[in-house]
Amino acid sequence: MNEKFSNRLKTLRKLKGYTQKDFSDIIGVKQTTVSNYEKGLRFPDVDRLNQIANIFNVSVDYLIGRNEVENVIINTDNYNIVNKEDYRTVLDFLLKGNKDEARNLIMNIYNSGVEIEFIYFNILEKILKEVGRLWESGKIDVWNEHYVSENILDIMREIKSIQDNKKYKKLSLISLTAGAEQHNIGIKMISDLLEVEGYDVTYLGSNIPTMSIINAIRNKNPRVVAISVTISSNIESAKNIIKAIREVFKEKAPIVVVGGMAFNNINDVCSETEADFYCKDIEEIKRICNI
Ligand code: B12
Repeated sequence: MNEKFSNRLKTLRKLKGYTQKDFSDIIGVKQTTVSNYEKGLRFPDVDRLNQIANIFNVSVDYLIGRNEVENVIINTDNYNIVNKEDYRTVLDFLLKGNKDEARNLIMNIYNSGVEIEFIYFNILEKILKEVGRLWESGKIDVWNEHYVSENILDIMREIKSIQDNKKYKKLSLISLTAGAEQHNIGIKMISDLLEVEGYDVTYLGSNIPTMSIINAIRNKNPRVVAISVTISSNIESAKNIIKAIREVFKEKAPIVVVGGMAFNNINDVCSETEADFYCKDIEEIKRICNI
């Protein structure tokens, strides 16, 4: 049986906001037939496949899993409702240790045409923020937090590896977290999305000695260096990195952008850190990159 067909049918139906009963009425079969399609117990004939593909505005090839990416037109209202549930479902899977189910649900959503940016910010980021709340209120342990964030990183890497990047922007950028800052998922999301937009991104992650950052800048000659800080005590490390960049490269120094939760309550981030710009999100850093 075609497992991709079963999964795609289920995801597309949910994205449209149809119950199995609604959908069976639309295509003129019994509800058990739709249920059997989704369980992989039955497979529709060619006419029925065409009919289903037309309803979801996808090709038959996509429906049966012969190609991976398809533009799916999704009703925005249903889309938001479905994704609200999906983020909770993925989190529940992860908290129960069902990483494969969590991964499959996200990959189904992605494969049905939902933008990588939506998945990152409206599903994965939401899960992480909820994990933070659960940890703070003592409902989950630190290992749960680690398990969820590691699996989210795996899912991000998987999506990133199959995502097509645009190729036309020349600007290069190095991204990293400051000092001992281990919270690197936010800056990884930003880096991935800039790469998808066509920027030449070198993402370095966490715990990079300042001298090594200087070496990376010498080697890659980036126009922008983006530094992320989440915990306030790491702002000092960001300041030291920026100071070193300015001392070494002087007027040839790359543009330095800082961002991250640590700056939420600071009034004048640029005076505090000596960065050129403070950006809160992907849109703000894209504007800087386009200057
Ligand atoms: C996952 C997580 C971890 C993971 C991190 C894994 C990883 N590889 O990143 C692990 C388990 C390692 C961890 C460890 C710790 N954590 Co923690 N962690 C979190 C959690 C749950 C989610 C963080 C996250 O990934 N958010 C999702 C991302 C996408 O959001 P984001 O980081 O804000 O990034 C977005 C924007 O800020 C922005 N952005 C970020 N950087 C930049 C940079 C630029 C240039 C731009 C343009 C934009 C930008 O864009 C991003 C996308 O929208 C938060 C809870 C929360 N509410 O955030 C706590 C939280 C951040 N952790 C906290 C703490 C205290 C810790 C620990 C000290 C203790 C602990 N819980 O184990 C250690 C410290 C580790 C260290 N030395 O850094 C506190 C921080 C409190 C504070 N403000 O000081 C929080 C808020 C939890 C809490 N409620 O108390 N943590």
